[in-house]
Amino acid sequence: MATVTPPAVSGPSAAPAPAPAAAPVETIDGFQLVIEALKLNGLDTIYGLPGIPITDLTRRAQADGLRVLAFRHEQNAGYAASIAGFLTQKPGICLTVSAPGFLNGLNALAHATTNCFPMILISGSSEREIVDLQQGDYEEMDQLAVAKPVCKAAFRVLHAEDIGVGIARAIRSAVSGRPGGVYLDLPAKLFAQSVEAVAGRASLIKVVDPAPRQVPAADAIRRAVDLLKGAKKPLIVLGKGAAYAQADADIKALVERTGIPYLPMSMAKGLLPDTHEQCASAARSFVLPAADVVLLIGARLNWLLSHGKGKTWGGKSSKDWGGQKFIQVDISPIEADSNVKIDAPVVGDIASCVSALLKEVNAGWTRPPAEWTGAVHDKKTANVAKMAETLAKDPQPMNFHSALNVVRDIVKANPDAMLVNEGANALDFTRSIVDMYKPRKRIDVGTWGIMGIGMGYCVAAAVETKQQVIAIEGDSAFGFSGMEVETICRYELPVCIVVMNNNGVYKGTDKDPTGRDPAPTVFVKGARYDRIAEAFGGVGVNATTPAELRRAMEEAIRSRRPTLINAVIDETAGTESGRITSLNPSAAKKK
Ligand SMILES: Cc1ncc(C[n+]2csc(CCOP(=O)(O)OP(=O)(O)O)c2C)c(N)n1
Ligand SMILES: [Mg+2]
Repeated sequence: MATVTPPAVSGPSAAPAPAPAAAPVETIDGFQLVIEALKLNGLDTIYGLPGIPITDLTRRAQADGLRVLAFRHEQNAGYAASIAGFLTQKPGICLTVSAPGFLNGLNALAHATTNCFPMILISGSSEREIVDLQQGDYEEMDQLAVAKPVCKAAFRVLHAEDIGVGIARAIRSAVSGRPGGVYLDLPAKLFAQSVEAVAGRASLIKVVDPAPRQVPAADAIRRAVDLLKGAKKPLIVLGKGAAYAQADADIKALVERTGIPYLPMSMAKGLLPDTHEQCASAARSFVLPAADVVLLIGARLNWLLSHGKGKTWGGKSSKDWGGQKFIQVDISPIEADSNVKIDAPVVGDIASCVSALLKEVNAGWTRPPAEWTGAVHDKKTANVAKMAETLAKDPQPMNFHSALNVVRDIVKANPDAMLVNEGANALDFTRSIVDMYKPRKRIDVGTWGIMGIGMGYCVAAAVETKQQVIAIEGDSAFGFSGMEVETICRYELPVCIVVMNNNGVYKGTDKDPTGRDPAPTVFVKGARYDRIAEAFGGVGVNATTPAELRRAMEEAIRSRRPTLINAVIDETAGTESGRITSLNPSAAKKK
């Protein structure tokens, strides 16, 4: 610990008595205050990438007992932090250098905000006086201004004595209400500032109740339950907000006590096992247009639910309302009516809202008409049988279905494993074929359908849950974060990556009509992604059959060693844009 000796005070007399030796005053610097503020609030893991001015912050944080995961690119560190926030309800911390490092992390910050994941991007920044006069400092950028439009809140700390307040504000902003991304700007000069240690430590804040419960109003609950009681064809939609809430037992009880069929959104899969008799996933295109009252729990009516209208919901044309009445449980009071009329908004945190709804669903409750639940059941059984037939085939070369049939078995045998998933076909087929059995095990491209979350999510999933991680990656998707295989190997994380290698984006068959270049959607044919793992001491396996894939995955899980399996998939097997072909302008025009 650095110490400074206070200047001797000179007395008025000509021959003063020798002053008693002043005790040195213990001081604390900005680096240490940041570290202690994080620790005080239970934030013990940093996902980042070192460099000026935060290199020593990473070193000293590690020396002080924090876990510091150093990445090869800040975007991946940022995605890791964002999903750590989703999994733990504590803000995930991403730490970057100034301008370019900050910008690399910004994508993940925007992603966290869009997906309602609590995250704090902490970036070092250059000298304010020079930045503001635009005098050309090293990595000069007004980062605070750049961050603001894509995050929930942004703060800058200029004085060491304000670090406690800065971090407290960042934590509250990230986790309270609707969670999101927060930017915290820490200029280089801050880290070297020293203050008196006792006062410095006293200025730190341990945040009390960072995400206060928001209890719904009794009349809102009554309105919602009355609407649900009158329904002939009710449906529950569970979103990733429901998964985030960690109110698993109450959500399961609400679904089971009401007897209403439910549809889990992608990251809500496993809140109840996908094999649950009330799960309507396999009858999605039947239940959405047919339902008369829909209870949305932590699910927004964005594009992923076709904005609550149009043909998906039984509307006559793409913009027409399908006639459903909606109950929407959401923490944000302005979410209701964002796309269609919400007849019964229930505003509050999901746990409090579900618990309040559950209290109303008591002895007098009648389950939905058997005509409805029977129809859903029949539709689902028929679709499941059709899928089983497809999965039983063993085509040469292997296709998405025969490969994912293996993954489906492996996940069933390892229900605690985390499943990371990105790609187009590799995403859509995995979502529909691979059943999930436990809450918050499936993490994927989220609200934006973003490519690049893969390896960052793998690192955070392994670090935060200590469980085996299985990543099902399109070959294009994998490319966005592939260098982090080194990170996974370096930290010896139990991650098994399966690259569904169909030689390209959607398919590997496109040709440049002029014959000059490869088509924009294709990659090197027969690429051996497995060799990337071998370069870093991990296990690489090339799998051309379901049997080889099964053996490799089983061995990866048994050994818990970093493993990359190159699963060779028929390059003609995919469809353009996977399941969202209709959003493709040329495809939409063709309709
Ligand atoms: C950051 C980002 N860039 C580009 C896209 C557009 N995009 C959607 S899916 C995809 C890749 C699909 O190919 P692949 O991962 O190989 O999956 P496949 O369909 O071949 O299984 C791309 C580039 C995106 N979603 N996100
Ligand atoms: Mg592909």
